[in-house]
Amino acid sequence: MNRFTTNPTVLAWIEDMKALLTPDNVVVIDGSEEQLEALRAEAVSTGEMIKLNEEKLPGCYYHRTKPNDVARVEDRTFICSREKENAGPTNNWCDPKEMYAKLYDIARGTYKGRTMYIIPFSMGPIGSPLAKAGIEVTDSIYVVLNMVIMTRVGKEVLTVLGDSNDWVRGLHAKCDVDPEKRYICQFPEDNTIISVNSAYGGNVLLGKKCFALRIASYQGWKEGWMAEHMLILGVENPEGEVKYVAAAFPSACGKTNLAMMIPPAYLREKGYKVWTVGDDIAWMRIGPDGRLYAINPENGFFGVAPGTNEHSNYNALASTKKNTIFTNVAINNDDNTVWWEGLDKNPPQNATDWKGNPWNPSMFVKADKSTYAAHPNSRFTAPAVNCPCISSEFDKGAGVPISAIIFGGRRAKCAPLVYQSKDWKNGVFVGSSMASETTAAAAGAVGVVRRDPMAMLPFCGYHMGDYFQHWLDMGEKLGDKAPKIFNVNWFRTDDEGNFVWPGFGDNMRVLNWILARCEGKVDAVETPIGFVPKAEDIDLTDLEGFDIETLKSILTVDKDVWTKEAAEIEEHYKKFGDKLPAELRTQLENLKAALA
Ligand code: GTP
Ligand code: SPV
Ligand code: MN
Repeated sequence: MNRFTTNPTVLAWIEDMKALLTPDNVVVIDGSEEQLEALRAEAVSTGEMIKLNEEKLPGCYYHRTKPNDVARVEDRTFICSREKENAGPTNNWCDPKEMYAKLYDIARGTYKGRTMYIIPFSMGPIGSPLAKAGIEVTDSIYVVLNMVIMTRVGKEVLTVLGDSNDWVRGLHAKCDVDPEKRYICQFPEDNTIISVNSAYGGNVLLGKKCFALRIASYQGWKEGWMAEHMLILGVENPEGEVKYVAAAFPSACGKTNLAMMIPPAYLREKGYKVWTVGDDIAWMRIGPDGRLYAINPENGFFGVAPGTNEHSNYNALASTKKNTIFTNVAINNDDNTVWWEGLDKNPPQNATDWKGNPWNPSMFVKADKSTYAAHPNSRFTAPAVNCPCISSEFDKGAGVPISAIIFGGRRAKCAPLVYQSKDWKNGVFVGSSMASETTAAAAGAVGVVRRDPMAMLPFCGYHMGDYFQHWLDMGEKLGDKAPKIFNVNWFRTDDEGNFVWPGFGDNMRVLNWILARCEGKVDAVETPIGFVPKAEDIDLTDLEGFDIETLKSILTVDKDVWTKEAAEIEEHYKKFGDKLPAELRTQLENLKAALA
């Protein structure tokens, strides 16, 4: 066991973890198929996972979490910087000394009778100059098997790491999955994450939100790069040129869908294609030519299952057809496959729901989510290589040059379908003030409007005032090579509460306008909030039942609504006190003046 690496910092930390957790066995995950196959068999034998229909879903497994453990828990997530000030007003904070003591008390001895799995992983293609290494220890095979899909796992990570101390320590202990003792803690100054009493995705796959966003955002601030809650996609035009965009939407607001979107038929026939680089997280650095380059640090998709179907997201569904782990969806007992609301119009007659109870369609009441077969935040963990539209750049590690950054969220009435910010600084204002109606991706009320700057509210590992300044500084460095910044809203509703814009593949019509703006090929209307399309410039070809008047109804910028919005932004900004960059206050004053 001791010979899996010679790195003294790794060996010392593993010894500390062993002494703390007292496992009966220690297993280093080397990434080999034999080892993984043995772990899958073990998880099936203990009931931790269920093997699905090998013919219909080869290599696929099913897992149920405890009903009290189905989403991220923001109220139990802490940024433990040495100074409280550095966690800022949007994060829970605790003194690191105190928190280490508390967490060690909770975790102490909890691996007794169990195995400690050591997972060496890389965020980003191994060896890429933009990649970073981590080691997670866990007592859950489910976590191991998910990490193997979501990150690059194996011995090579340690070979590339050598004797460096630049790696992130991640301790996960399932303990009793007790929600009262559940903590998800980041120690940015120590490159350390500790997660106890959960076994749900974003809380325990420590490479994802804990490392690739909370720790990495802090590292990016210190080292001059950016870690963002963004999808990355490439749009290929009929001439074969590919332009890349990155988009930040809050959890469950459409990143995976946009990242894998299929353009409408008339555009496909012309030769337009969309390539997926990433669906959740982007690490971005200024490249040798001065442009902003992005990599996807992940290796798989941890996607929302409900609503995913052949029409809404063909590529995501295709990605789940092999070697995928399904969590908290329903099982169709007739053929041992999976089902969720919105998969198709044939709910299984003989199913087991996500809680493990018998289920059939007669039990379903649309207005009552507790009658659903799948949990609204049920997920699939699918290897990126399964995705039919995965970009050829995905695995290269050099990153892709970003032409446009897009912010967005769920706003029933406020933001128009799309608008362009006036410049980078104004774009930072747009991102810093964005808001969205909350979803099932985090525990708590759903449908409440909350400010979620750059979709990073639950994921920024330091003071958000400093984070805004970092964005402004990056813009200074990028100068005229900075990506253009846009905002989209697929979720405007009519008087009956129905979404007006068809969304999904039809979002391509909006992307084309965005790219045309980046290339200076199309005009726009200047409004107090930025540049809005002329309705005739959004191509509505073949869009049945949707006319230009309907389009105009979602391109409006209502002065009363926005005056109220400006007042709410002012309120939101108060939180940041002295750390709110003066530039953003100026931007807000400009907006108010333009609306007056
Ligand atoms: P996380 O994985 O939590 O970060 O979520 P995400 O941002 O990747 O969201 P995802 O693409 O999984 O979409 C979440 C929900 O939004 C699904 O129920 C989709 O059906 C719905 N959705 C996505 N795109 C659109 C759209 O263009 N229009 C509408 N109306 N709904 C959409
Ligand atoms: C999100 O909530 O933004 C997710 C899922 O992508 S989780 O891994 O739980 O963070
Ligand atoms: Mn996400």
